[in-house]
Amino acid sequence: MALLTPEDLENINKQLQAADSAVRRVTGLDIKGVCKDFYGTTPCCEKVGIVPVTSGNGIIGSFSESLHAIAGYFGFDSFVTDMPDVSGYYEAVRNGAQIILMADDNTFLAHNLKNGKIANNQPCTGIIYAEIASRYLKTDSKDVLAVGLGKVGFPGAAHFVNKGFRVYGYDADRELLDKTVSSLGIIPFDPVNPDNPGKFSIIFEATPCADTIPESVISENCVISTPGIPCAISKELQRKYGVELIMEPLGIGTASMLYSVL
Ligand code: NAI
Ligand code: PYL
Ligand code: MG
Repeated sequence: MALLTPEDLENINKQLQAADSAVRRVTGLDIKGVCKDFYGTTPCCEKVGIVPVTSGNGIIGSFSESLHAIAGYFGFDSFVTDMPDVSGYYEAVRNGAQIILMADDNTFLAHNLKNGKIANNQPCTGIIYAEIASRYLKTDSKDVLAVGLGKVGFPGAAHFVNKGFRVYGYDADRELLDKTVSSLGIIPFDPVNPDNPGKFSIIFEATPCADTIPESVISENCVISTPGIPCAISKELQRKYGVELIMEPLGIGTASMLYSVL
């Protein structure tokens, strides 16, 4: 998994506010509103315990603090444990946490200890970014371009398919693309070398690469919903086409996880 850096998480509150405004322009609801509506849940005083994890590449400076800020932003009462790892988990439970948030290099989970529900960040992120884009108020188009079909991208593309969208998909990994085409019934479409060029008003991107969305596929005022870091599109193209960009490094996916385990 591509790991976040402390630089990605700088000014997380400001990033969340900007993302909230973009989500409101696209869907008419804020992030919380989309999560409530999609999962049919509302927080009710659940205490969230955030446990730093030292395994693998270790603690990411400001990761736990960012989760604390994100939980607070969405109305959850949370605390970061003093101890990491198993001792931190023990501390979180002893101090009354109902939901545990913790991540190693492969898995970022939310576990509700009261109802047993557990969530993984990758599908929760893919699904909520797809859900937001699927609600784009300014288009009736049912065509979506999905670029990057990995652990975040696949569940996002599947979500569009389940909602009745016609999904054009691409992944740089040919084998993965072929598998996804047959399992989801999506249409293969290489945005850089398309067989039949086309423009999209809804684009979903989940790759760890920059500039994966070329100018040729972008339509005026399209929405690009992209959890992938770094950004899928240049600032210049964003401005030129009035792109509505949904992109934020951690909070939207975390909100999706929290609401999914309530
Ligand atoms: P992954 O490695 O499972 O999937 C990435 C996919 O992108 C791979 O299948 C790869 O072949 C494909 N890819 C790479 N370059 C490409 C290109 N130029 N064009 C088309 N496909 C390309 O990774 P995962 O876990 O799905 O994460 C994807 C991105 O999302 C990463 O940057 C990760 O850091 C980010 N992420 C962001 C979150 C957020 O809240 N914003 C949450 C979780 C992940
Ligand atoms: C959850 C993010 C989204 C993108 N990449 C994922 C990532 O960076 N995962 C690693 C998280 C490690 C956290 C570290 C800590 O500070 O507790 N173990
Ligand atoms: Mg996110």
